[in-house]
Amino acid sequence: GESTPAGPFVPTKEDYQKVYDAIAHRLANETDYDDGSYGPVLVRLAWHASGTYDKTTGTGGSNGATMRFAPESDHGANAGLKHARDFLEPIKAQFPWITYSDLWTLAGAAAIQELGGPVIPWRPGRQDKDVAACTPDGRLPDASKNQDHIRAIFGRMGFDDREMVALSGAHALGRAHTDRSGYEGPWDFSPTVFTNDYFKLLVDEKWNQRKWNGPAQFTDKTTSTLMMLPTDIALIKDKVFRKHVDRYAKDQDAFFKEFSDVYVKLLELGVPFESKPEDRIVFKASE
Ligand code: DDH
Repeated sequence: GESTPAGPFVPTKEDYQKVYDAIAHRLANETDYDDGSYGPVLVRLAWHASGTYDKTTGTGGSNGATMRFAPESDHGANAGLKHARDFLEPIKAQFPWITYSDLWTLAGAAAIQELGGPVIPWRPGRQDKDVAACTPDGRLPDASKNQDHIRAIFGRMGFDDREMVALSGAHALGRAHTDRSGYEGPWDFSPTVFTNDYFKLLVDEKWNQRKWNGPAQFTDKTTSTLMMLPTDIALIKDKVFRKHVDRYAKDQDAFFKEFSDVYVKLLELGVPFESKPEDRIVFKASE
């Protein structure tokens, strides 16, 4: 008999939760990487996809996933993020209806939650763009610089001082790699668990310039195994930034709450949503 042709597939919240679950499952299984998790590099992929946003021109941001293409994939700041993009290819193959730009941001939110961080409410609506939409090099922060640079880069995205400090707390996760950025080491002792340790260590440790052949970075006096970038140290040198560092070091609930709000904002910069903020999906984390 006659059958009604199927309309375009319209994913529901449950469909996006399935994508979340597949990412969480893959994170739990693929532990033979770095410190045992792809989570940190997924968080960084979502950030570098989003942090190209320029509020004046409305260009850049997560809408487009233009890091799939050179020249953006070859920008120095994006070195190593191929690991994150490749990790997500089987997920894209399993859920071909999701755009790369939605997938990369959803994966960042999922990684924060799966690594013990706050809930990151997320909503779909990004479209992939072609190579012509690649952003120019130099929109992401340069770790060798100071507080003026941090304010210039994050101010261009539309963030204030408090939000800049909260976002920096993502350095609780992961590490620097000599073959990617030239820097080396983790910021804390649990680089696969989302905590406020980054702020605690900034405040409690004494940070000395590391004596080595690499770029200028700092190391902790107690163990000489941890690392801070010059831009991390700028957060305790600058009086206004320091106020928030101290606050987050003392109060992890405040950090989790304010980090969640600002990471949600980051992932949505420049995205022309048809949905409303209250339509965001709160994903259920795995057990
Ligand atoms: Fe970062 N970051 N980041 N970062 N970042 C590096 C690693 C990671 C800067 C430089 C570096 C944010 C802000 C800044 C993460 C998340 C976020 C590395 C080392 C450098 C260098 C890369 C490598 O060698 O593999 C600078 C400069 C800033 C700045 O604010 C001025 C923000 C806002 C976030 C975020 O997610 C909100 C994460 C996670 C990593 C660890 C990646 C990994 O592979 O591990």
